[in-house]
Parts: sequence; structure tokens; C-alpha cells
Amino acid sequence: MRIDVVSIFPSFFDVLEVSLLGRARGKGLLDVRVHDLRSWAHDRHRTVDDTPYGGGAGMVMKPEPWGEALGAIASDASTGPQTTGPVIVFPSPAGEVFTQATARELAAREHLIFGCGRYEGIDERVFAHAASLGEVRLISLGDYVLNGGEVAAMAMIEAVGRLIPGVVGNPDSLVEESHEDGLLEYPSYTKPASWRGLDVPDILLSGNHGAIAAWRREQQLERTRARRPDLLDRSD
Ligand code: JCQ
Repeated sequence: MRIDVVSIFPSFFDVLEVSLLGRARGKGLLDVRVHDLRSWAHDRHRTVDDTPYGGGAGMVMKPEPWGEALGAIASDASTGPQTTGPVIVFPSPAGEVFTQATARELAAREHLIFGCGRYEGIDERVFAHAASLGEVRLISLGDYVLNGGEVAAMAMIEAVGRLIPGVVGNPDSLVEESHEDGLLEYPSYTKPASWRGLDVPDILLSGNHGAIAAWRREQQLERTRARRPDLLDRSD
């Protein structure tokens, strides 16, 4: 999978070099390229923002650098032959909420472009123009405001990247996690069986695999009801 990121803070993405995704890049499973939006700003100060038409607080990202950046990346020959156009993701508090289902949809695509906005946002015409280059999605990490799209893009790249076949060593660990079946995960324990007066539940030491599976399912349902009842309304 190819992922391009456009940001005025490309160094935010240095952490993608390490850990699981760093290894995936090393193995050639994931090709992430981070671009500085200012490379497409041509005035002497490499300006990417300006005051909003109609007045109001803060600054808005100018359309021209975005148009050039997205055009150059969408038509980049090094992306290789693509059977489908890119998905262009703009992290935004005004977008659809990102879930594990969104991660699965994005992981099935060949090419993702993340456009990271800053200031009060990006000139609205950029989204209309981007729609001529690929499938545009405004996606929110949740109902809170960040200073820019970078941290949200990073979270989405990690959630998507680990779904690419071969990135996570044991694929069983992908299906057993929270949210894959619409429920929270059951509690986990390891040795010692007794620690500071706290004991591992007897059932897990019983060797009765049927009873353990039933107990775990019960724990998943109980926790989901207590902590995230909204998930139960949506799951079967
Ligand atoms: C993403 N949840 C919160 C902030 C404008 C595209 O325009 C903007 C982007 C941001 C950064 O994203 C978030 C966010 N998910 O704040 C303002």
C-alpha cells in the first residue's frame, strides 16, 4: 500500500520509522512518503495561509499550494500502476467518525493521501478540487479539536497499516481484539497466578477450554454493557 502525507510539519511523521509500521516499511509492505506543503508555496516566505473572506478569527490555508501538492502526488508515476484512484483523507473535526470499519475500508485501497490541515482549516474549494483527483473523505478521530490534522492522520495510518496482510505477525491477534466483533475485549492475565493479593480467576486455570470461551464472552458482554452500551445497540 502507498500512503502520501501532506503537512507543514513533516517531521511529526518521523515516528513512522519505528515499531511495527517501521518494520512494515522495511519489508516493502507499506510505502509512506511525507511531503512538506511549503514545497508547493512559491513566494519568498512560502506562505500557506491567509485571512478569511468575510472576517473572523484565525487564518485559512490557501488553495493554491494544496492544489499543486495533491495534483503532483495523484499523478506521481512512482506510485506505480493503480487499478483505482486514491482516497484523499482530510482529518477534520467536522468529518465522519473514524472506526475500525473505516480502517478496514481504507486498508483495502492501494493508495491513500492524507491532507493535514492547520489553522482554522483549509479553503473549502480544495475539497471540491480534490474530488476530481480521487475519493475525498473528511474523517474525524472523535469529538474534540486538535491543533492540526497530523496527530489524527498518524492514528489513522497506524490503525490502517496494521490491517495490511503481513504487518502484524500473528493474524489471530487481529480478530481477537476490541472492536473487531463490535465488543470490547475480555480481561487478560499472565503469571504469576497470585500477585499482591490479587488472584487470576480460577476458570482460566481450569484447563476447560469450553468454559473459558463462555466466560470470556460473558466478560466481553458485561464490560461492553458497563463501559460502552452504545456499541451493543449496533452489534449483533
Ligand atoms: C480530527 N478529530 C479532531 C483542525 C481544521 C481540515 O481542517 C482542520 C483540521 C483540524 C485537525 O483535525 C482535528 C480532528 N479528528 O482537529 C482544524
